[in-house]
Amino acid sequence: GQVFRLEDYRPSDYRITHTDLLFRLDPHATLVTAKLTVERRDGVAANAPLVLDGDGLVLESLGLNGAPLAGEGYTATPDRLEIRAVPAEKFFELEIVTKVSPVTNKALMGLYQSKGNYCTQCEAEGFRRITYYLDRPDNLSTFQVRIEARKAEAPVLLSNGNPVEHGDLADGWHYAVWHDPFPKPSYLFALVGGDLGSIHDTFTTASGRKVALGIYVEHGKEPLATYAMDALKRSMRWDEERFSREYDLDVFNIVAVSDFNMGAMENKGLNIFNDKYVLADPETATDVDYAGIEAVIAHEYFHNWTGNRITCRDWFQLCLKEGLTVYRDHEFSADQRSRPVKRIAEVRNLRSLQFPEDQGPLAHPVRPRRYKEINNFYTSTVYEKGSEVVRMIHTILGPEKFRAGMDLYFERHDGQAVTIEDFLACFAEVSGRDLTQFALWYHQAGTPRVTVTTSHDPATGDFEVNISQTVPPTPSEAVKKPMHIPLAFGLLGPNGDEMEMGSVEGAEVNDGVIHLTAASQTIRFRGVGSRPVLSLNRGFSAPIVLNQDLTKEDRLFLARHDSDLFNRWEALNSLFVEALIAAAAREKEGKPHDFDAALVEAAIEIAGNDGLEPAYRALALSLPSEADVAREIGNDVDPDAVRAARDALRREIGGKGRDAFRRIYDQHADSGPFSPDAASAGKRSLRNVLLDYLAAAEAAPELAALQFETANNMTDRAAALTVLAHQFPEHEATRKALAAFDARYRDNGLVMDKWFVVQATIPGAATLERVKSLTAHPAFSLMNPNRVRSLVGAFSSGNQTGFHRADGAGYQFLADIILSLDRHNPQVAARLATAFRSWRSMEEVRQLEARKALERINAEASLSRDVKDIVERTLA
Ligand code: HT7
Ligand code: ZN
Repeated sequence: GQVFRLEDYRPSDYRITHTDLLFRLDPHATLVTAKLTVERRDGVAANAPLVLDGDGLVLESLGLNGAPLAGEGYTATPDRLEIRAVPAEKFFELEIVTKVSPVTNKALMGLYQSKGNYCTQCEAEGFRRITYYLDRPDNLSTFQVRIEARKAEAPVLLSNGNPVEHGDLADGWHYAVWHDPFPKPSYLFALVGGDLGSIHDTFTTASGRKVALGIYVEHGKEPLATYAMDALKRSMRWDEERFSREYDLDVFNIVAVSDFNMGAMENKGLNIFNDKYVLADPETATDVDYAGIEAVIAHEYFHNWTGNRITCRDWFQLCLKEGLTVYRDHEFSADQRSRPVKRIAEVRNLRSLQFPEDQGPLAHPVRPRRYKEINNFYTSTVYEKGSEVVRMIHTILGPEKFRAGMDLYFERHDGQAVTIEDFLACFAEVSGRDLTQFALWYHQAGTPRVTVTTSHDPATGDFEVNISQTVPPTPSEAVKKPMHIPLAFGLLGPNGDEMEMGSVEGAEVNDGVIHLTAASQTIRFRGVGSRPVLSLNRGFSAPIVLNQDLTKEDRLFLARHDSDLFNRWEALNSLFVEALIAAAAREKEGKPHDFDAALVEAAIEIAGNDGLEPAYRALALSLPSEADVAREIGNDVDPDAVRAARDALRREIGGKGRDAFRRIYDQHADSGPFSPDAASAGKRSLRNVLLDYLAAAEAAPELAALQFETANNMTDRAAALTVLAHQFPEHEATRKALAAFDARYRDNGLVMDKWFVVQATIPGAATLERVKSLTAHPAFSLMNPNRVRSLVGAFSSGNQTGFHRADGAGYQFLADIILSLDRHNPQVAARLATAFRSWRSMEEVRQLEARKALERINAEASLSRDVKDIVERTLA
């Protein structure tokens, strides 16, 4: 297949400066008339052909400057339109009529139907499934869009920009015209036509302009959109306050659809959302759902400046908009909720998704240099590591210089399609710092490993810290250079207080940050009276794997005393990981467990520590997942041993903490009406973590069953169901609860997703048969990406013992699903295939089985480019 390379980037010979579109909506035969104002760039030969992108298009007619174009003047295939008869003038107008079939479009890219409503998805290369175009992000065009539809079928007609006019037509048809004055790339185009309910509100910008806000949902679901509307208004205010970014159009609309490949899409003035990230009420949504809605609404809204007003020159620059916008949505959520809790959740997520990607066959730089299929690069590395890189710029420059760099970026590049170099140049300029070495974070793949040893000389008061770094080899990058790693730190004295330090040598150290820039550095702190405990990489200031010579006692000390709440959590978490690795090894050898009493005691102590917010305590008590432990073990992993070790530690802590946990569980019971705010959610999360321990300690489902039956909200109901299903899968109480849930929510796909996830993630070999039979459940459909992710995705990426069954049956099941899904939705099929990415870290028998399944997929003759790309890289 074709490989796209960063170094091959060339500006196009022509630009489309204005795009006039007419849609006549029909399920099977929508006619699209595109009138394109085309400009030849200066210096381009008058006879240079104009080549436009297409993807499976049917051309109906073609005109140039108002006259039909003769056949010899062009060549049209479904995937390409080449116009050779280009006029001599600098500007000309091209008219293209294409015919598309929304109802049969199951790839959910381009124009398609979801529950009978027309909608579009154009990022990254979906616009070329609608009409022939310069479908590349550096072509910025204004758009005028006229939509015509049968009024009964689609009373609501929306597109980007501001509404211009609407009215009735003959034969029960009607129309609406939209104009978007902000030049944009085609990937930000959107259209919606359907029979939808809506809620409306207004937002007055800082400069006093009134913006009409609308959220469109399935009829009857309007009340479920009020939280999303509130989150939208909070996002708009936050971006004004934090970054002085105002909204720029008269309207901002959001449409929720049920069939959607990803989370949401930031189309200019018309965001289209997976309904999972819009709809919520206490009866159907968990606290995690509410937080997800808030984050995704903010993320898409923030793209208006970081992505839309300033966009990417080419798709290699994807992190320019995604990494930066994730950073912005993380900061927003941290401000709206609890900063340390948010940071811990981010790091857990980074470690469980991005670290394995960076350490496996699919590793790639935050800014990749080559791709075969761009859809496969909407990755955790581009998004989450991309965000961490922006966070490090903030750490290195400090808040004022960071803000000045952002201001310069917005001012200098508004209305442009730019690169990571352009972005970094703004920060270098305002700070006077050379960011050349720092830029390696964008260019070098792999998670840096940092090793730290310390020594203290009481006679001289010198505290020496030796820090070395290596970046492991990744596909097609064997040799790496040392990175600029900003390590936030503090020295803790014997009483737990922050120690004063005298002079420092051996590295740039300022504002509580050590700047590691060489492969190895020795830093000497002078005037340190007694041996300190070094709290390093505070707040997870750099996305690295840190190996530090801390004793168990040091870690327990940090877990109790560190003023940095992230590192307090980190210290306890690292002790859990260590204990689980040791326990898994003993398990394999058939030895009994011998968990450290001090560790168990520390966990119990945290549960009852009223000085810490409940959400934080809940995170501290959440044991590392089986996948976390497997990743730390690294190779020759036996998932059954890991699971047994984790179960044993849970039993041990639950058993020892039983009375205290029960008391705290009762104390934190919800009183009064449900509220999704962070404090209330935190209490629920603490209770639900404790419920898991209590059930393990009691080896009985009664408390969970009682909570399931009496819960007045989905958070508590789903948590209880999870405890029942995961700890007592065969128990009558579980069977009853699962059946009750099914009976109550069978018609609500989004809620049934939770039911699928709970069952798909039941540990153990038997779950595969359960998952297989659930594919026949009436609520399941291979056509709906949310259902596929909830059942098959959760099983393959969230069930270590089920998916990695030693007999390979889990792998073969996933291969069957991928092959079947690939026929209609390659994008989602390719994403499922990434579950194989850590196959080489398994023990030998499982490796052989995984290879067999991957090779079977790869042998399929009609495999999509999407799946082929993932499978080939995974096998390489
Ligand atoms: N920019 C969007 C990414 C995206 C996408 C969304 C829906 C369907 C297919 C898609 N391909 C790429 C979402 C975002 O990051 O905000
Ligand atoms: Zn995004």
